[in-house]
Amino acid sequence: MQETLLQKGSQHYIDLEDKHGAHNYHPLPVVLAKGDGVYLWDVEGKKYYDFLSAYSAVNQGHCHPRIVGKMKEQAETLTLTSRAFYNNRLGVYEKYVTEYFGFDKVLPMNTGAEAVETAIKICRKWGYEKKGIQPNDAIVIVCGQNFHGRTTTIISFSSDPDAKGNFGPYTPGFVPVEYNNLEALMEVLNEYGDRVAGFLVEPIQGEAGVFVPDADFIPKAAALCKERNVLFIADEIQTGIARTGGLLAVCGDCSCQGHCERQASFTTPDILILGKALSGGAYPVSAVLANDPIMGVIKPGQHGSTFGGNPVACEVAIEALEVVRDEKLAQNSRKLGELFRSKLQKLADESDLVSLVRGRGLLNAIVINDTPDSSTAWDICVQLKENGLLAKPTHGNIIRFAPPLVMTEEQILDCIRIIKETILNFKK
Ligand code: IF1
Repeated sequence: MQETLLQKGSQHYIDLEDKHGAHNYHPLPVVLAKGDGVYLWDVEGKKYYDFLSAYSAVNQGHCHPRIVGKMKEQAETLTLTSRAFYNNRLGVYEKYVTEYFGFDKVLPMNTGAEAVETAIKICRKWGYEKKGIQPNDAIVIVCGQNFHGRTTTIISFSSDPDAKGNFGPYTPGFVPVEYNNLEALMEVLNEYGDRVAGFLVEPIQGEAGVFVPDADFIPKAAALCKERNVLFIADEIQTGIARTGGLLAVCGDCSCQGHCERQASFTTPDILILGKALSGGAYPVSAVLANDPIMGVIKPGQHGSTFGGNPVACEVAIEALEVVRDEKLAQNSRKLGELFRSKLQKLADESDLVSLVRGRGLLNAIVINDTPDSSTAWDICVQLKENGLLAKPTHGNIIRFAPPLVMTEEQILDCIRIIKETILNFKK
């Protein structure tokens, strides 16, 4: 029976998910039906500012006409060939995306976790075949409080009991170090010596609560890796594609739209992992980029995916990256991020409820002055929803704020007003 959206209220859809879907999420009680740019509408027609951007997948704004247009055009032409045959879109995309980010090769995948798994496989294989690590002896160093996805191998090196608990036995070969701690990294590199194949790191830890490391952590960690012949693997799935005020978070303090002529602030990873906004949130597209000496370890039949690099993904990703460049989203993210943090800092100074504001570009968070197991951050997000802004707590008492990067100054000032009024009028 074909039901129109308007005939059924929110509770109807919530009940359907509760009855028929796995309970692997605890969503905010809102049922969305339409998105356009920075706005979302629920089934009752209420309008919201989106301040999560599907965890930074919708950097270009909901249903961007150029991206949706390309997706429709390719979907009516050729959606999938598999890699058993060539097609006329993949090579064009591979040339475009490798030149855009400055690497020799790309291995196209679909989800972020798949791309992280792919990067781990490439790193290990490089370790055995190029660095001479003994078979099955490779170590990949990871950071505490990391989030890299939810496959069995990836959660094997998670420090989050919810993400890891009761999913064993776990994949060996990963050693954690404290994030933003160069000493600790040096110690593990010394302890494991030539067994270390790679260091996998988020340039800013998103899920952990938007932890921005010291300015020299990423560049110096990369230099340490270079010195020890260890691959520096940057997971930019959430921080990349202009989210943090540069094309990539490893761009440091530069908001250029591409490779920086000021090489000083640009740390070039050995392996770059992208996802989420690589498609503008229109389609699952992820990618692993590396230069020939590293990507060359992968030979035919050694890795792949049915949908990896499919024609629709290629067309969507090219257009999504064109939009980032044409609409100068890195510059906008940097400019509005600075405005957002300065206004929120003033709020933190006058409210006992907000203890800290942190972030870079338009990936920001506030720390609520209550225990992580309190419901305060959640209750504030429910109130924000009532006031027309959608955000969600991460790790109990931290609220992440990540609007689409197409937001205007007028819109973000309106959002700041909503956040300020909600916080200042909040009653526990
Ligand atoms: C969920 C978190 C964010 C990621 C980084 C890899 C992946 C992600 C840095 C995997 C995915 C998503 C997953 C989603 C919620 C969201 C999330 F809360 F889980 F941690 F953004 F912070 N690397 N992050 O952030 O990419 O396989 O999902 O495409 O699983 O709840 P994916």
